[in-house]
Amino acid sequence: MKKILTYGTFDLLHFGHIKLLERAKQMGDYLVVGISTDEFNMQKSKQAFHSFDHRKLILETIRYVDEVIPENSWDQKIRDVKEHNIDIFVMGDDWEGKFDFLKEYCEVIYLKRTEGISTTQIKDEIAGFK
Ligand code: C2G
Repeated sequence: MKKILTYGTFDLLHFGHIKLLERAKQMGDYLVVGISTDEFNMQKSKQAFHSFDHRKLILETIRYVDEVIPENSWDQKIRDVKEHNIDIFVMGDDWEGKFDFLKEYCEVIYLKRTEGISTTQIKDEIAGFK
């Protein structure tokens, strides 16, 4: 069984997230997603609209996602790759090169980011509706 791993906040889920998860799953048989905790989001200077529990609940309903684990820190990836026997680590290419240190443990693939959508854009456009 080929196992895939990716991480993210996945707030205000949109088609860019879904297309990433779909392509990641297509690379193997089992997709593990590390979802950023609210505390870790603060380290990423991100304030998610939905809480960790709600973002996790939503992610677990997606047909491409087989397992969701918490992402608490920048430095858990090597351990996660080992503990989950990961074959391929996948991230959007806005992270190109940032996780190449994982190449020692698994394949690392950066997928093209979906243009024209982002959680920030959604927030800004909704704010503009007032
Ligand atoms: N993504 C995408 N296209 C978009 C928006 C996001 O392909 N239009 C991808 C991102 O590249 C990322 C994933 O969807 O691979 C999740 O995006 P975010 O929730 O914004 O995740 P991020 O805050 O980048 O967290 O340790 C890694 C971090 O936790 C990544």
